Amino acid sequence: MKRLVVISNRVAVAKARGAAGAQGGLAGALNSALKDRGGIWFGWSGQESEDPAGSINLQRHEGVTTATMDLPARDVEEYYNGYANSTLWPLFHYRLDLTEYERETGRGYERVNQRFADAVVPLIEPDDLVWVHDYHLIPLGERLRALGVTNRIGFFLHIPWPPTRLFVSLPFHERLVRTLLEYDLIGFQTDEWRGSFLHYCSKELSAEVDEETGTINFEGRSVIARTYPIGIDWEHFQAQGNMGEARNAHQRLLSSTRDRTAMIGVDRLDYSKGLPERIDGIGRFFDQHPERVRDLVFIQIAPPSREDVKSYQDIRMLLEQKTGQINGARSEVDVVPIRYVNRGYSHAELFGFFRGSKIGLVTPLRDGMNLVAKEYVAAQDPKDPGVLILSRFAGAAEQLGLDGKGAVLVNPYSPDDISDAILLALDMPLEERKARYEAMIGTIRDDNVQTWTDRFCTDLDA
Ligand code: ADQ
Repeated sequence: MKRLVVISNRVAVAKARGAAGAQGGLAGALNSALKDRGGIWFGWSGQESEDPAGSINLQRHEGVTTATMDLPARDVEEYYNGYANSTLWPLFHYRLDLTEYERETGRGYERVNQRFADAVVPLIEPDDLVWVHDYHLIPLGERLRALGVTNRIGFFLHIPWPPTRLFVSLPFHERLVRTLLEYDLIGFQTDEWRGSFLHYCSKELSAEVDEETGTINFEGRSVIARTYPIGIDWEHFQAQGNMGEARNAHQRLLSSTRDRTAMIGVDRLDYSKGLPERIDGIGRFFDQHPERVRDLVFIQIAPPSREDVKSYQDIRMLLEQKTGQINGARSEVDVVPIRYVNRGYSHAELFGFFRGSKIGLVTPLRDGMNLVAKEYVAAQDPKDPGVLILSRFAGAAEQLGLDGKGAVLVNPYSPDDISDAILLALDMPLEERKARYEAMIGTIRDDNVQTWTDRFCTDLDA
């Protein structure tokens, strides 16, 4: 097996896995891959410093070598808070209304990609596979090629690829896509995102595209675009479920909800996750079925993320307001319908909370995949499983919808749709819950993060 060089915006060492959710689903996935193959994980340290030499901090932890560098404050503002999180993230999640187009932050983005390339080149050995991750680093492959790297280089996009009509609102959109075409392999979470990318290549660049194989021929180069739906670390997650911490969390949840059904949502506090819309749906449910306020308690766990970006501050305020309104209108001395918790938990605790909740409510407005949906199902008791309510706009719906026989799919923009799904889930008979669980669990167990990594690396190596 060839050694792997993983490059992503942030690096998370093994011990941090499953701690706060701030780093998203990427951390666990890459640690497993690196442990198996050996190699290096390179990225930003998360620290700011004005060190112009850009010195690299090498560390070894549980078989994984990490290499990190600091970034100057201006780079963090323009590249990370700016172009990555105020331009690409909203645009790729179809939120033109929140997308900022600033030439200055675009330059910062390019500058930091160059910095990454300069710093990582000395760490790459001739036979290594190089695997670049996510929207922060789209131009990196091109920069590496310019510095003479001839290794196989792959790129995986963890978030959606937007439809061409939205994407062309990005100034210099063509430049960005041309840099992507310098990779050997480009991975997407779903066929839908991959389809949008291929559409752009053929329509805007007049590239020769083979939809079937994903081959793109452009200016003498040949690139492959394929779908690799990311999965959870199944074995690690099940092991978490056997820990005392998980059992305690399970018990705490059951004893605090007693004879009411617990419904749970776990998300980074991000506008793509559809949190205010979800609360509207729950409000609609209580409006339509006031007699059921005593049957249901909704628990939303949402640790803050990207707090330096204004749209994230706004979403937090809105969510607190909406939660407060419903609790104000519907609470009794002994009943509070919504519990809103603004912090992260370990994966063991989340396992326990998921297991104690008979409904999982995962309703992003748009999501590359969504690992929480898979974790919720993975934590269920096969003899008495809960019901997953899932947004049709999450990448995970492509795998878990199973033609109406898996997750209960909803339109997250429609409060009525969410309300209907909650009613259906609350009253769903055991046999149907089991059948839906059985339909979903195979792909969640087998299409896990190890198979995801293997598939990507094997294809990259081919
Ligand atoms: P995220 O947007 O971060 O990831 P997601 O896939 O749901 O979304 O992964 C979140 C991870 O963080 C899960 O493992 C979850 O358990 C954890 N997490 C969330 N809230 C938590 C909390 N309160 N406490 C502790 N842990 C918490 C991005 C894309 C997704 C894509 C992943 C992986 O946006 O679409 O699925 O990358 O590719």
